[in-house]
Amino acid sequence: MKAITRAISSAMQDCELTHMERQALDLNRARQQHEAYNQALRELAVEVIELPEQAELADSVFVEDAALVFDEVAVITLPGAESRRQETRSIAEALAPHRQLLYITTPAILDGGDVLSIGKNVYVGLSSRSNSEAVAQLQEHLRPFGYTVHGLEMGQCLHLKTAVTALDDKSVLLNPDWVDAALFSGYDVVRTHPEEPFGANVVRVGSSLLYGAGYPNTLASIEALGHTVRVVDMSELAKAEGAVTCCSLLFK
Ligand code: CIR
Repeated sequence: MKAITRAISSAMQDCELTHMERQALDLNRARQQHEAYNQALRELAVEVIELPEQAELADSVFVEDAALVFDEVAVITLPGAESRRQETRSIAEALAPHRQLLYITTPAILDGGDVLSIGKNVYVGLSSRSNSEAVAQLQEHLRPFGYTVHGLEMGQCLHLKTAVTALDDKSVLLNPDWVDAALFSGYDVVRTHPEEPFGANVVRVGSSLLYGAGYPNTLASIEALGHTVRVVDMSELAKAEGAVTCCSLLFK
């Protein structure tokens, strides 16, 4: 398995914020956490392709938003935030050796953080960053490969994957305040602990899970189901409204 990640921008303090107050960000600490994240991926047998810093693009560490990578093809997004649109060019260059590239184009907007793929189902959160035109374009792009794309209404959080991610092909981890659990009635649903609203974001890395520190009750529920979970501290990146999924593009 491979992962594209990108070094933290020295302008990260100027990141986009939607549901969070701006807090002082310790760049050194953020960089240490990001390095530990890369290291955790390597220890899970992932080949990490680390792209150089793009200093002028404050949010560029969050590579997940710039592309979607499927087994057959990659889709370059059109990020919903104007300030993030320049991020896609270098991600397209990095993905070009690995996949045929398709593009989301205006009037569609799409952040990769709003896209949850489970098998051949692709769920797209209709957030402030992603719209129904993107759902239609994505369906056109992916139809030849047998995927079905579903647009989902969601609550007051940044991205769909803030609210729900997959633990495996049959089960999801979700915060029922931010996404209607009934939309995932075909899956076993594990709920975040009520005191851990941001605990729904987990990355599948092979048969392991990579998870942020700070959600001990939800972690215990996941582990009780038999999952192997590797925990990383993302607390400084969380001040920029980022979490574990956002910092990598994982593909075979
Ligand atoms: C933003 O608002 O775009 C960034 N500050 C955070 C993006 C986090 N990305 C993600 O969850 N996929």
